Amino acid sequence: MRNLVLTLAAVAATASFATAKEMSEMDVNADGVLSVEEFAAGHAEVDPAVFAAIDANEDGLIDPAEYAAATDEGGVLADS
Ligand SMILES: [Ca+2]
Ligand SMILES: [Ca+2]
Repeated sequence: MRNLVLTLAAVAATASFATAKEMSEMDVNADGVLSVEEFAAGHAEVDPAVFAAIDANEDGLIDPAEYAAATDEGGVLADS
């Protein structure tokens, strides 16, 4: 039981320190933008509401400029 607890703690620590992924890693259909589905698959730990915060022009897709803004210092996906 103790080993299980330690394992779960390690997994949680890894998740909380995960850095933002490259867009190309998540862009499954390689169209250069991220759909809600692609974003959710790449950022399972991030609340889906964050997608709307990143999608500045509200076209339902995250383009490279929007993603860059989100991962820059002070952005919603910035590493703390
Ligand atoms: Ca895509
Ligand atoms: Ca957009």
